[in-house]
Amino acid sequence: MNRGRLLKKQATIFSVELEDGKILECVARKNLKKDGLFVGDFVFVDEYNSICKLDKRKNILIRPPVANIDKMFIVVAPIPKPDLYTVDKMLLFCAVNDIVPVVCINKKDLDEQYCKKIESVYKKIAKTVIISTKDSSFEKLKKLIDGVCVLAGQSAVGKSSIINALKGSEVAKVDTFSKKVERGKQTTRTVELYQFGQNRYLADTAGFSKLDESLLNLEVNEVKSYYPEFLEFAQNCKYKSCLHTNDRDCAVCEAVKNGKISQERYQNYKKLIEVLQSLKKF
Ligand SMILES: Nc1nc2c(ncn2[C@@H]2O[C@H](COP(=O)(O)OP(=O)(O)OP(=O)(O)O)[C@@H](O)[C@H]2O)c(=O)[nH]1
Ligand SMILES: [Mg+2]
Ligand SMILES: [Zn+2]
Repeated sequence: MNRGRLLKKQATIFSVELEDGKILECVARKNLKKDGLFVGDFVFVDEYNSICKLDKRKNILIRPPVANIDKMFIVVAPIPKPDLYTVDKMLLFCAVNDIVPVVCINKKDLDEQYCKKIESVYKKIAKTVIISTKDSSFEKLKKLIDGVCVLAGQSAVGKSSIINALKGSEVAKVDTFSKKVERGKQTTRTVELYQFGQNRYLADTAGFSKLDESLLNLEVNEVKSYYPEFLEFAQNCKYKSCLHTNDRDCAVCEAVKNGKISQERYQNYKKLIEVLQSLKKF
């Protein structure tokens, strides 16, 4: 039996990279649910090129379906208008699941000032990089590919374009923004790990506009600890268990008022707390 990494899944055919670098086209044994195998998974392949066993996973993302993720490039752009609530949830998802987040701000050719504004919010929280697929600045991203990496983010931010730019050819399908709106769905629908050297993979994924709060597996009172910018102020809150959602005697609320914490991050934090509280009621 050979162990390998699942790189691609197309109908019933799976591409598996063995530990010696050889790539096999495999099918899955009947006892393994086809839908239960994700790209990024480590699997065991028998002498008939059948996948017979799934190895233990470090983490899993359901939408898009990728397993054992090491790094997530959270892609945003001036157009389409960024949904920073989802960006924050993605950052939380990374923190909880042992994934290194990188906020990748694309399309700097459209509005560099705006890209810098987004960067100023996120550079305190994660590594950030400003790029464009229209000039050579996308090369900055290549150096950051390490282990299994995924490009995540809203539809039309340029994830497939980034893959194509990095690969230097049209490996992933790209549609114009207006075409996407017309079709009312994403261009990218399959998941594949593209290789960028030994143990360096990047997955293009279909854009997803929301990340279910329930997937975060977080208790209401745990969330605040994932906001590093709250820390220095939280120490001065009157109550130790302060959720920082109520003005009275809250040093974090005070810091928001004084512009020391991003308004938008804070409002989205409050929104998340509310959603998690309402989930608990059911
Ligand atoms: N101006 C500009 N346009 C870009 C840039 N990168 C991508 N685009 C354009 O943005 C549009 C959407 O790009 P895609 O790569 O298909 O976006 P996507 O994130 O893969 O979208 P989904 O597959 O639907 O999730 C295309 O028209 C691209 O040409 C960039 O750096 N600058
Ligand atoms: Mg795409
Ligand atoms: Zn507080």
